Amino acid sequence: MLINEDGYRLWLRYQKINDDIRLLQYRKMIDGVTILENEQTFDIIKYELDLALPVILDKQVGIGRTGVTGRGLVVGTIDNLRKLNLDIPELDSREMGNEGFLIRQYDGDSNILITANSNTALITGMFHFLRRLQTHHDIQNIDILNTPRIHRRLLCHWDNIDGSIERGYAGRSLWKWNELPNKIDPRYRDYARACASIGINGVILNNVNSQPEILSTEYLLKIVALADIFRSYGIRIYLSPPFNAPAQLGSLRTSDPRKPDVKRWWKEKMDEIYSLIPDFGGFQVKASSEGQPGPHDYGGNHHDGANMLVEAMHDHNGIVLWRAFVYDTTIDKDRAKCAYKGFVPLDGKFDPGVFVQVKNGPVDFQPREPFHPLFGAMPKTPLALELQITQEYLGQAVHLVYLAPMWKEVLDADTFAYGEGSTVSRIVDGSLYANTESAIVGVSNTGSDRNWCGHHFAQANWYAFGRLAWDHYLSSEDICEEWIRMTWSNDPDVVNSIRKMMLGSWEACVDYMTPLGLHHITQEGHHYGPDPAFNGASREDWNSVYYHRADKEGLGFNRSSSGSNAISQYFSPLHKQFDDLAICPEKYLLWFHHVLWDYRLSSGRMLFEELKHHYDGGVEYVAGMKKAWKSLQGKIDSQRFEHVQNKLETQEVNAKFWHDVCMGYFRQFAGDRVS
Ligand code: GCW
Repeated sequence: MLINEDGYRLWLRYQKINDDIRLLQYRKMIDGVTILENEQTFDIIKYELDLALPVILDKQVGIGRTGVTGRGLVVGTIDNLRKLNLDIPELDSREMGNEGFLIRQYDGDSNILITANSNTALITGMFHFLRRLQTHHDIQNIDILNTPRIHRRLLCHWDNIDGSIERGYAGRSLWKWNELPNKIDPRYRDYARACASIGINGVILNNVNSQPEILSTEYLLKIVALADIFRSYGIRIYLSPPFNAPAQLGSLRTSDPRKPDVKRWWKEKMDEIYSLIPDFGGFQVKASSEGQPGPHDYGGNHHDGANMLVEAMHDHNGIVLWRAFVYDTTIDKDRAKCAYKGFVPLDGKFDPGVFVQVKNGPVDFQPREPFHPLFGAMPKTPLALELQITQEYLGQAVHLVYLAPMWKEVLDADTFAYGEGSTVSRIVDGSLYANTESAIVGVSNTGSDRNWCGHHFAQANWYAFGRLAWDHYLSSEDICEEWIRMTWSNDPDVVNSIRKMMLGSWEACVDYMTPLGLHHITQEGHHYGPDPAFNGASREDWNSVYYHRADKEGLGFNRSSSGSNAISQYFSPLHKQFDDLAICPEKYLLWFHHVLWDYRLSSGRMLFEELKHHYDGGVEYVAGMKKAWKSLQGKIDSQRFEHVQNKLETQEVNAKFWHDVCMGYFRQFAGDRVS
């Protein structure tokens, strides 16, 4: 009988090793632990190892500061090691930089060393080592030098100060503003542990649709309490301010970024923030977008706003993440083209310290989008990639959808900006332009639900975001397997079944929601179910019919050169490929083309039949996941088993509903071309 679990421990759910050979090896090699560290890091490392090792090894393990004796694990910074004459090569130390770590066997086969240049990197290294144990890796001759590819790896919370979460599906906000700063919820530390374990080093606390109070002294003092906890885990705080804070919170008559008193107000606010939180990371700003205030309200442009803010932080090295999610359709009637047209002319006008933050696709976190054409089009501006972990358009906390394959599709996409190999990931990590700073932001899916994310499997997306932010060359398969082993079990049956379920789950979701490049046909407002007929929004580009354009002739948005010409925003050879119906990848067909109903796809099927094939396939896949899950009964504790089973049942009903609504709706247009 397996003990019931509620999912609170996430992937830090330390378990006894049930593989005898591994257990023997681990026990032999980890006889005790010596932590050579200062107070704060010592406590954190000891806390985690105390939690993990006695359970994993199923024996008492001495963990302390005492000298290096016997066989065991030694954890200490390079500086500490030097004092003990346990020197490691200068080259390794340099290569590790500030955030990397080294795990290496030394002194014959008797000791393992975890080392790093900084205290917080040591914590990352320790979590990595624990991951190796949790996933039953061989640690004999272990030699891992690991560094992150992207500097700022941030989780962004769309949390409002009233405790609600925009697009949050897992309860209320984790930040209890009414209790802070006096009462500290133990969950803050567990959140920080989870983030640190996957290398996240920054947290944007509040919603991009922001309220000015977040910058008030009262709230800053509350934030200090969070910053103190997060700092010890290597996590810095960022905020999303409203652009009109000087008028809203201060008593200025304007928030015009070019006015000296506005500049002064921000400068003073930044000085206040940094006096309280010396390692404050910076601001993320949604401006002149979806009704939010911005420089355009005062006749300015994005760079006027962003540069003014970064200037106010100049003395403190803070950054500004200026969002490109701006779609003023007076710029272009095709919403997908607006951000590019608005931002490309500003390339070169942003000051150092400003990132333009770009969503993965040009519309809005749809189940699948081609990559955003801004990637590669602003070589003089560092671009941060924004991904959505919370499943706004992908079944929220009900559908099991593993998102790493979607993110990999974007990261690996070749923009051809500088010829072949100019991938989105190389633009984001800065290696294509030799940028010195890089950033990636994931819109969080956490909340106050006991299991953090609403769905046990949604935890995998939080996990995968962190792992890919650390190293976007990791494969979704490997990340998936790590997560399963730590979260569910190392039993090969469990690992294989769940792996299979997860790896196809995103493509299946695309199939039963928006196959072949369809997009934005969800119900208005909450974006959960299908509503392809929707045509009643206050803006044309918030209607489903704006996006799918179904008519008697065909289906899809003509963004080719005979239509909105959005394809022109992509580099050669992509724009030709996207422009030409015959060679456009079928996954983006209806994104770029209005395709005739009697058009035959590569399968030989006509459009409607092909759509049906995808919708049917999506539904079948969910039925398959349900079956696969059922086969694991008895191998998963019943509490988590039933929770997931219920969700899968609803997902199946939902997938059928998507199928029926969309097929029924498109059938009216396809007419007699439907068999
Ligand atoms: O995805 C859309 C959401 C909005 C969100 C907006 C944005 C925070 O529907 O809820 O607002 O994008 O990214 O700013």
